[in-house]
Amino acid sequence: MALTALTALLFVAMMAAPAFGSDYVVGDEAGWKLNVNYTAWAQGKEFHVGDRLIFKYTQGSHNLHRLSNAADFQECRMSGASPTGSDVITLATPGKKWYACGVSEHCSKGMKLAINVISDSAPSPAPPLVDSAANGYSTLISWAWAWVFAAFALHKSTIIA
Ligand SMILES: *[C@@H]1O[C@H](CO)[C@@H](O)[C@H](O)[C@H]1NC(C)=O
Ligand SMILES: [Cu+2]
Repeated sequence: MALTALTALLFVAMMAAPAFGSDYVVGDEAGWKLNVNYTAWAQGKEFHVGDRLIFKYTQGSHNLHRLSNAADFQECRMSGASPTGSDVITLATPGKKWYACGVSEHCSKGMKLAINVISDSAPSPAPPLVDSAANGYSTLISWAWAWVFAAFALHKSTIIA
């Protein structure tokens, strides 16, 4: 029946929605290295939950750490930093994020990046699937929305008929 098809279509569209997060190659063509102003790079960009940061660099020459606060970032204190384990970072939560290279004095030479991640808290039909724990809940929400839309569509077609 058409309604079932519509519901299925809406469901598929909503589940696919998180794929529309933007990818940012940090430093653009320059990548992740020395002598790039990452403050300037980040300026004017809006980072949202679900977007991805892609760090491109020569393994062995550089690395990537996430710092835990603004003071550590300012002072390039790597003690409170943890290796990210991946060079593709999915921005899973809103708020400030700090990244730096942990190789010798690279951080104090400016190889560091601070960004602010904005949450899309508007009543979006598809909350980004950021971690597996949230998946069950998100699926539930998606289904709920699908049924709301389906019910609305049915109601509308009833009026037209
Ligand atoms: C990097 O860019 C920012 C913003 O444009 C600027 O304020 C800062 O002075 C620059 N830093 C360096 C080391 O050039
Ligand atoms: Cu480095």
